[in-house]
Amino acid sequence: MSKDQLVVVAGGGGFIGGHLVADLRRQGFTRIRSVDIKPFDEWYQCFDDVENLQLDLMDQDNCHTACKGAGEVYQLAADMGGMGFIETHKAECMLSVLINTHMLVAARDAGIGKYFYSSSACVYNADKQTSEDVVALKEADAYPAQPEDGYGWEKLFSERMCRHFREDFKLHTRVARYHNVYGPHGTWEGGREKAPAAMCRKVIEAKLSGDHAIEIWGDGKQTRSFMYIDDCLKGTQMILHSDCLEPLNLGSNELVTINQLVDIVEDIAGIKLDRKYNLDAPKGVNGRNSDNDLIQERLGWAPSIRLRDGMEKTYNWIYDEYMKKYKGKLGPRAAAPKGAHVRDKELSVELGG
Ligand code: GKE
Repeated sequence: MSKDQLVVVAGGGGFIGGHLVADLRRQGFTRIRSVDIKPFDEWYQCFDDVENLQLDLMDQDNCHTACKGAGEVYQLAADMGGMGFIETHKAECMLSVLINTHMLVAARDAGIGKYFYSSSACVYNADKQTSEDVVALKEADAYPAQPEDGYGWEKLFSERMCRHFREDFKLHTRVARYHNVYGPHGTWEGGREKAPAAMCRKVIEAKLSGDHAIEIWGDGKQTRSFMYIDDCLKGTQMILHSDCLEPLNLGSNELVTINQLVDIVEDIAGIKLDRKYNLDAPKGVNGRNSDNDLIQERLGWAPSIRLRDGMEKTYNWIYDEYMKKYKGKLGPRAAAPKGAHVRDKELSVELGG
């Protein structure tokens, strides 16, 4: 792919899309089109030297506009979020099928060279995710089909559309199944946030408020793997340029309980909190992990960024965002120096507490 061919990132105003645009710029791509339904001031990352379009990609004409003249398209646009969103907005998540359908038609009609689609681990059969001590999911575990209600079914259906657009229309489609991607410049409050960002926010709130308690959804024993954004960006681009026709897992295989995730955030924040478990909150599956044998075999690479390392960067970014947004509304304890993730006792000494 020459660096002056047009690359389109649908969903470029979002978390992963914003990072992908930034990464393509860093690599020297000179013609990037970033498309998102959100107003520009809500984009996580927006660059003046990129063609930014605010378009609703559920509309077919807008998809044709988005794809016009493109060499490659990354289709990341979706109405989605963490369990707090997808468990209570099943119909809205399924409407993303309009985006996926219209984008594939537009890509075919525009004769684009390569088309990437971000699927999800939510396509996997729920019966294979009933134990915290989960066997890591292989790509074949999507069948017999029993994906996450709403969101997972749409993702699985759209995967198959990608396959048939390749078989019938010779569109070069490639699919990755993302496993819970996290990092800075993503959603950390408001209900769509996923567990890594949610835990960072809750620990920060507890630390700054002095109310040293944290609510955890479920019993904290449920397990997940969490993939840092830099691994996601590398894997996404490798998969698009690979000859791997079938969907590939793109996720970390570092399995942790949610309690262990909280341990990591507490250690970063230098605080220990009282844990309150909300068993009525959205929990999703009991266990999910990515089996990375196939991606390792096909690409000679797999995600490897350690959770502790990624969470430190994520925590620090969310802390700074939190202070920017709420500093005026916090008590004296919060007047810590910018980016000061000092341990609790140092913080109180700093502030004469
Ligand atoms: N979001 C959130 N917020 N999750 C929490 C919280 C909290 O405050 N406290 C505990 N959890 C638990 C959830 O109950 C769930 O068991 C686990 O953390 C992970 O929740 P999540 O990050 O919201 O989403 P899931 O991994 O269950 O599912 C997500 O998987 C992705 C693909 O791996 C989906 O929501 C999609 O974002 C996506 O398909």
